[in-house]
Amino acid sequence: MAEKITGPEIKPLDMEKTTTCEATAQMLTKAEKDGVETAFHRAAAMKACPIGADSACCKHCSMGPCRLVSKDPYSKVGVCGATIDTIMARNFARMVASGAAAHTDHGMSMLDVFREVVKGDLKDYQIKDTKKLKEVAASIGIEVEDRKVDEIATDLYEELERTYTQVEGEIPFAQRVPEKTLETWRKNGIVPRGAMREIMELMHRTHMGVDQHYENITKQCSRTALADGWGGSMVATEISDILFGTPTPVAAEVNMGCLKENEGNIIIHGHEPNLFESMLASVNNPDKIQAAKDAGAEGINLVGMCCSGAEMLSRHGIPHAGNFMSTEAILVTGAVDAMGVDVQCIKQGLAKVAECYGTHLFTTNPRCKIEGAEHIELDEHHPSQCTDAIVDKAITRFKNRTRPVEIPNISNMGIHGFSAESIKYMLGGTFRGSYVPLNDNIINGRIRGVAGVVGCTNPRVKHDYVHVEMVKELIKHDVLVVQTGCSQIALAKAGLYRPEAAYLAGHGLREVCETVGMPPVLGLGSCVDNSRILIACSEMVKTGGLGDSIADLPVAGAAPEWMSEKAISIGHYFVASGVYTVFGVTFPIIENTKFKKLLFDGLEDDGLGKWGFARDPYEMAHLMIDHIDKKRKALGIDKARERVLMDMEARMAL
Ligand code: SF4
Ligand code: MSK
Repeated sequence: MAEKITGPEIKPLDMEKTTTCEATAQMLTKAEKDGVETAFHRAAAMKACPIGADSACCKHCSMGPCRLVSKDPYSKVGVCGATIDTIMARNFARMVASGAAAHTDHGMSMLDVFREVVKGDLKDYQIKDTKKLKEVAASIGIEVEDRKVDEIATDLYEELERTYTQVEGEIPFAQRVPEKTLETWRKNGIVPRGAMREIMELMHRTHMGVDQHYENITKQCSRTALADGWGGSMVATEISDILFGTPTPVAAEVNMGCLKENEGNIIIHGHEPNLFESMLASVNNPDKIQAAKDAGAEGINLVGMCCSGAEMLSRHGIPHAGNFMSTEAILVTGAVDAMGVDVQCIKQGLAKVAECYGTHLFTTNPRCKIEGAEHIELDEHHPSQCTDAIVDKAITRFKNRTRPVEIPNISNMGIHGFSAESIKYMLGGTFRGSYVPLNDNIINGRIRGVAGVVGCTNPRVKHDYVHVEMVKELIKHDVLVVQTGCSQIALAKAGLYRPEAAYLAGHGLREVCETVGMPPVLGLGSCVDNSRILIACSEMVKTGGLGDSIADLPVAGAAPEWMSEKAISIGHYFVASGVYTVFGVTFPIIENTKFKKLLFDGLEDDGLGKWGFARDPYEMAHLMIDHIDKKRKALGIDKARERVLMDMEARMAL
């Protein structure tokens, strides 16, 4: 048994209130017996700071920190005179800046790899998807007819570099935005230049004594968030597709049951696909497989977690062991021989849990080192030096396993690997792939609308529960759900990625799913792949019949268990793109303030989307459904839905 690592006894969690994921619950119970603490236990022991949760404090200079705690938020100001609206807007803006920086830096890394591949200096990666290369290049005006792949790729690199470095003008992917949406952005002065400039300006403006008007700060927030969604994130997704292949629907297994007791288990967790792709090559190296067999293992089992996992699940059908809140719990199985991480959403707490169970924890990216973890840097020029070393360490750990192994016997098969492209082909067929069938089904009312349900998991709410209940409520009301990241994994564990799950949908959506053979919930990959949802929205507008801008579409978004600053940036780029976006858990804002009114109403008056908030999954779902119905009415297609449902009823009666 592992030794206690926390000193005092660990107060057992009430599992009924902690998680709906049975595998995670089983491992948390084991962790308590083993004396091992996790983020769930720390969250239960440490109340969230109510002042910070309301965003009512400022520590932007040493005249403070200033806390504006009062019944009347306008009865106090900071030492410098900053009002509650300025303080909340600045705090919110810095969350957007940080989240956008994370995605754009990820995208920049992918572009670095792409540049080296195009120059011929990286041999371990290649351009796999030339069709996608041409489509992306053509979408931003690069000539593709009768040109060589490397010529197109060189031009594409040069154009996309502007996404980050350009100091004036509009980012290249602004050309993919529906015309009317782009017009609205221009009118509001929020078309992004380059991400570096937008993030830099936002950080400057939120410094003490600079921008002290919440409306002006919010404007730069929108511009920066759009530089993430239509810039950094979109480049990350598109370049990853070009290098590693665009996802197509694939059957794959999710949950902790995908660990194998008799094999060396390696988990990859984080966000950038290059580490995982190289690891895939290493575990398939015959020499490594033989080495594992020589050590008494039946093989090497590569499994993903969090968003690295969601991306590889989508692209290659690699099994996925669980989302963000299961990353410590899985180490409690004792079956993980090595965990390799790169960037984002990697809890520092992993190091202690890994130490407890003798798991090798490796950091691989120079941006992320963790005390107590071994660092083996991934150099894309020689990636196997890193990934082979991780495989070797995993094999050694397998051979010397001393801890008892307990793997929850739970796994869930489902169909993953959708993309903006595959939605087109799935509904339209290979020869007439288009968004016409989706738009038609929305117009005739079989599909009420589309909801993007995305984002993290968070120990401040019952793990997975809010995602699952909200999505069930949405599909029950004929809302087609598209997903990414940790939310996708929550629903996959709940069995909603099986086509048979269509029986949980309303009549109309069920009919569409059964005709096509698709699940009522479509997974699009990692959190950076939320850009696929933007492309899908853009396609819906361009296909016609659903208005002229993204703000006209009967769509809504949600992150019911969000926790990261990236989620705030994602939420705000959806809002700035025209989408009503509802968050759960908590919202960093005080009621009855001007800043709250701006985010939750005012932005919509400017032709953008708006924010919403609710904690209850059913309330969240109905806020979204009401919004979808409002948009249907404005489009004049609300009656169609009533008629179709009556026809269905009549047919059922017959
Ligand atoms: Fe206080 Fe103003 Fe300094 Fe913020 S910037 S800590 S509100 S004095
Ligand atoms: S990993 S940002 S917990 S989705 Fe992308 Fe999951 Fe949220 Fe991280």
